[in-house]
Amino acid sequence: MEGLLYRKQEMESHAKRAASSFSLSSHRSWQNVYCVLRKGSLGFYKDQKSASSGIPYHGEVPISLGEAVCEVAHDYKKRKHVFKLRLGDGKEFLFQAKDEPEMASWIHSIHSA
Ligand code: I3P
Repeated sequence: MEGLLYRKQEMESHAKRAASSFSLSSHRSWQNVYCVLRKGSLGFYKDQKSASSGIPYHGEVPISLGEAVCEVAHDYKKRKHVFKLRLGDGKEFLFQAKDEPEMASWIHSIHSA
């Protein structure tokens, strides 16, 4: 499965909140990323064209879904259709889909990836 999602990184590791704009790299803002789900990994690209050329978003290495937990972000109230992806290393991302079915479809596909 692949497509555009709005992404926010919440946690860099188990104990470390992602850096805000006050540090050099701002990771806490929402960004449009083109996501490509493959067996066991999720890669990020600027758009579909970059994805097909294999040029990652800001050089990001695809994340490994090995011990990932993916669920609806019930505790995040600011936006709708948001799901959470927590990785084995403690990194945590929020993703906003365009509607409820698209969100459900991503969660389902991530579970089966
Ligand atoms: C972040 C941006 C995010 C916001 C986040 C800010 O600032 O405004 O939208 O998350 O708040 O740090 P910047 O773009 O300057 O990095 P929300 O949309 O969830 O509020 P947070 O640090 O409280 O998560």
